[in-house]
Amino acid sequence: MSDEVTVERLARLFKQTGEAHHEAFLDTDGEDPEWPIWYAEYLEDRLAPFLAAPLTRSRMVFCLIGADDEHRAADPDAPWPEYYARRFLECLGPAEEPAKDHLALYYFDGCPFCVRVLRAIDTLGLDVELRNIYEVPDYLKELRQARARTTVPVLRITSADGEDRWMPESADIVRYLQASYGQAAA
Ligand SMILES: N[C@@H](CCC(=O)N[C@@H](CS)C(=O)NCC(=O)O)C(=O)O
Repeated sequence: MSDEVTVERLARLFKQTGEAHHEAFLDTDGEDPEWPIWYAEYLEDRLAPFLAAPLTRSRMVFCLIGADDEHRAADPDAPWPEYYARRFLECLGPAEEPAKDHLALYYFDGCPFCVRVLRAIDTLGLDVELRNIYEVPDYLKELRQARARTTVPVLRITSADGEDRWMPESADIVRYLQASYGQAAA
């Protein structure tokens, strides 16, 4: 989700929250000195899709009060839901990136199937560790141990928890890289 789409969706959520709050406090025409607490309760589950990790109500109250104070002081004429959305995202800090896989390509110079994969890596601008099996004997050993053969190219995909997947076949590797890291995947 791009930043602007997130801001837009969050702004919609704040607008909806404001309307629900007004509805709940019709008697006082929306006046409620404890509004940040009411908002935090209302938002608790609804905010989950925007967050990398659960947020405590007290942290939400803190961010809401900050957003309100700044809106009044800096730009009271700006539409408040969008202002809150931007301020709120700043207050939460950047969403945690999911842990990335480590990619290593077993290859050797002069192998045409390897060139096909190397070109895709270059085009996609990927950070892939290159393991030349004829330059480093350990790489050849690792490959043989894992696959019982030494045909290359082979992409080794190691997840954050250390689990390995060995992917042979240049066409499959290119397809995988494009699908996982190409523009369409962004
Ligand atoms: N179909 C495979 C062919 C791979 C292939 O033939 N690799 C050659 C080098 S270009 C190789 O490793 N040959 C030695 C071997 O199989 O042990 C692919 O597209 O990746």
